[in-house]
Amino acid sequence: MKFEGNAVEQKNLFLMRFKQAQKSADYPERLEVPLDKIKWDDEFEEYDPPYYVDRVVLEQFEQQGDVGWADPENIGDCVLKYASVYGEILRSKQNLPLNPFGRCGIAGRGELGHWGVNLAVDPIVTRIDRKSGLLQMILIERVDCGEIALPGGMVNAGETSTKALSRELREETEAYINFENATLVYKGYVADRRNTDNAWIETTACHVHLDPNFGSKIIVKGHDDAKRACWCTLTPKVVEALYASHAAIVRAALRNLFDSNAAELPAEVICQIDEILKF
Ligand code: RP5
Repeated sequence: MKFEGNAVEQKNLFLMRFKQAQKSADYPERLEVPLDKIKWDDEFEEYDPPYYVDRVVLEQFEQQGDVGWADPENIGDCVLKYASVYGEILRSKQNLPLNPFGRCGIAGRGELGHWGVNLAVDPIVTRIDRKSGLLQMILIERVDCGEIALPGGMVNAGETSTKALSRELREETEAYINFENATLVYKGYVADRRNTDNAWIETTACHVHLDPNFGSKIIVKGHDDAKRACWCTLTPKVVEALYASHAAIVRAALRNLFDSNAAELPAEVICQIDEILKF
């Protein structure tokens, strides 16, 4: 496995190490994992984290079976739904899939439906605001934790990432954007508070930069998992405070936008991007 060289993944490692205590409200406390014992091949014989699977996950499988979003609790009855971008998924002695970023201090699936990879998408939509001349992005306030985030969500069974990007954006903001020609910004692990040793989120983040005219016609409104949605003017502080790994993902999108469009971007936007990237 190679994590170096990818800014989002370096940030993921940072978040895992220094924000290990982050967890969903209903989770038990995470067992503290010393920095030198995070990787699975680091010796840690006494490692015995609490096991947690949310009631909603168990009920989902009981009620919906294979057509729902949750796997059976018995790993023996389950084929892993998704491959990981990090290659072969290691297994524990109990045959449970092991998080490629190492020990999280909690076992089981927590609030995640699938053993192993839980596949998400993150739509990134930007425009230059006609009034202020500054770069704006569609962001939401998450209902579950109140944090500001990209309007992302889980991929449905059998759905392509491209379809899921448009669907999630529409469900959470009521805006429709076609992602067929979007720029792929990032594909990989998200340092999400719901991750466990045996279930984690991997996302596909794609970016569409709208021209100012079209962009001004896209009205957004919070819906579903989003308490609020807005066109938010990007500042270093707004970006830094984003949910999970979204700050690093947004920075990667902005670097890309700058590298491919520098000649067409107004000077104020170039300054804005520069401030955010060096924060
Ligand atoms: C994050 O959680 C992903 O990056 C994505 O934004 C989101 C998916 O989970 P839900 O919004 O469906 O809860 O890790």
